[in-house]
Amino acid sequence: MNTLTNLLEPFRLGPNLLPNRVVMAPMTRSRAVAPLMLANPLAVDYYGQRSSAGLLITEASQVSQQGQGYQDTPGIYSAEQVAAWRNVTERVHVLGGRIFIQLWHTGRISHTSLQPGGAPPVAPSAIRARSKTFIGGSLADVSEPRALELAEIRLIIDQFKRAALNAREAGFDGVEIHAANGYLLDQFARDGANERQDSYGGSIENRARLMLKVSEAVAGEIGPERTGVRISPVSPANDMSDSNPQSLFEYISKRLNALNLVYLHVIEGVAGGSRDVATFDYASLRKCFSGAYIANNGYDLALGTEALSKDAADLIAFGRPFISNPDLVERLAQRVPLNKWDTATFYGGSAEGYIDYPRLPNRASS
Ligand code: 8OZ
Repeated sequence: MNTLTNLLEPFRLGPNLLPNRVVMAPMTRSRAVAPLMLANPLAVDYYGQRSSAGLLITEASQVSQQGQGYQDTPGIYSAEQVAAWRNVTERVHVLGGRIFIQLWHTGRISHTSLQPGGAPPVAPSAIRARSKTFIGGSLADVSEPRALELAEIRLIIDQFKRAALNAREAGFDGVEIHAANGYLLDQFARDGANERQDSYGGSIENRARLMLKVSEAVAGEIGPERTGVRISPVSPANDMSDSNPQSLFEYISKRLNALNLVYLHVIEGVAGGSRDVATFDYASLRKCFSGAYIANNGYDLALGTEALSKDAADLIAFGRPFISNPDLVERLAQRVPLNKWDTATFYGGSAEGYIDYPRLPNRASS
């Protein structure tokens, strides 16, 4: 046995005892089965193969058809979708793992061709993002959105609530609310995308309101000990910006703390890119939240070990390394090289680049 890393220490996350600090980050893989937007049957193997993670977080899953922004992403709003996801949670549990589902509404990052009746996507304000989505097999500009009416906002909170109940019925151990990366809840929060004049726009309190109401509603249904939130305070992806992210996200973190949520999952820097994009004090953010802090973005064995030993995080979420290393935990433990990922098979397709990355040979005597 090689030297142990603190990534292999157990951690209590609400009712779930995680055997290690290694989290599989949520990652869109665009293999859901249309037209019902069911989790692909191969997702049973995909998540099952990765079940030695302390915690698995699924790819983002829309809470309604309106919440879909890309082709071939799974939903969690219909009975058929619940049944498809149940196959995944059962496999992960049989193999001894724990799995949360990430709930999203993409808001303005969508296209009329994905929307009910070909309608415009919805957003806090009618500001089109300079961003692309993936539809009909290719990249396309996102559509011009329309601003949500006040009365419609309650329906979106209900969609998240319903999705959380569905997640429980599908056997998930909890849910992660996707409030990062420029999707609906982040669009409300950051002032580059929100020009509302009502109780959901203007001040930090108002802009944070939707995210907080959704969090409160979800936690009220399935318990705060099974509810986490993901944020990306300074990531510019999907045309996002904010005039004062430190104040905004510290306020949000304090309020999420008051709701007793089980974790705060923070993308540090540009999602999937540089960690050093802007000055942001993550240690100060962390002080606002007493639940678990999951750090994400560009972590490897050395950086993850260092973050845990400095008490800068409780858990470390790994994204792309988990695509190409189903046994990432074992590889980190044994300090052996990781498989390289193939970006060509990240989105869409079938088994290739999904469930065929090699595991280490089993060294235990059989
Ligand atoms: C890559 C492609 C499509 C969606 C995110 C859910 O950025 C995503 C996503 C990533 O959070």
